[in-house]
Amino acid sequence: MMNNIVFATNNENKLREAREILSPLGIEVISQREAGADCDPEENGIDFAENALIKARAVYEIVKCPVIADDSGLCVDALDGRPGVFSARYAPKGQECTKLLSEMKDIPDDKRGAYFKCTIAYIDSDGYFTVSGKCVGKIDYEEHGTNGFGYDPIFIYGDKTLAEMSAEDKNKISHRGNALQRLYDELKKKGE
Ligand code: ITT
Repeated sequence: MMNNIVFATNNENKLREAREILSPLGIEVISQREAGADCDPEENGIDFAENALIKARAVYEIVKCPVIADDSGLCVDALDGRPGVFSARYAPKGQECTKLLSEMKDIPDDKRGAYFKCTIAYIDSDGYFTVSGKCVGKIDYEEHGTNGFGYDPIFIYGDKTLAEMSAEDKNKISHRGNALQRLYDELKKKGE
């Protein structure tokens, strides 16, 4: 099984979580910056898988070694799945929680369901595949906790927000954690 993968992302938090999950499994995650692939392609796909593939392909063209990319977002039931693939562009960085809380202010408890989705695209010289993971929870009424990033302070899983969990606990149940576990299983099968 291969031991080095380039992660096509400019998001330091995704990179950290992928390392926390994959390095104990013996896979070293190299950032696209470390690999010398400076790119930020337009994410104009219609879903998470298309966008993940766009990012993975752009870096694969440069590095020509195994690459992963992660496209993810928060899908809110009461907003018909928004912000979804537009999660990164929904509000200026650091204001996403405030904006979503205000959109959700009149939504009652039983209609606050939401899920995070993460799709990871993997490419090497044999071709590509995608794997996905989900994390189902609900939207809080205010921010709680300071760990994590993005929408973590307003996403409740069980009795805590993701920002109130340790990195280790978040990784066990998160959309990214689930998708990376599936990636690992596929790579193991491929290497057998
Ligand atoms: P790259 O495209 O460079 O990987 P990005 O941040 O632009 O980085 P996306 O286009 O996939 O990535 O946008 C995902 C957004 O969804 C991200 O910016 C967060 O706002 C949100 N998001 C994804 N995973 C999250 C998580 O685990 N916790 C909180 N917010 C998350």
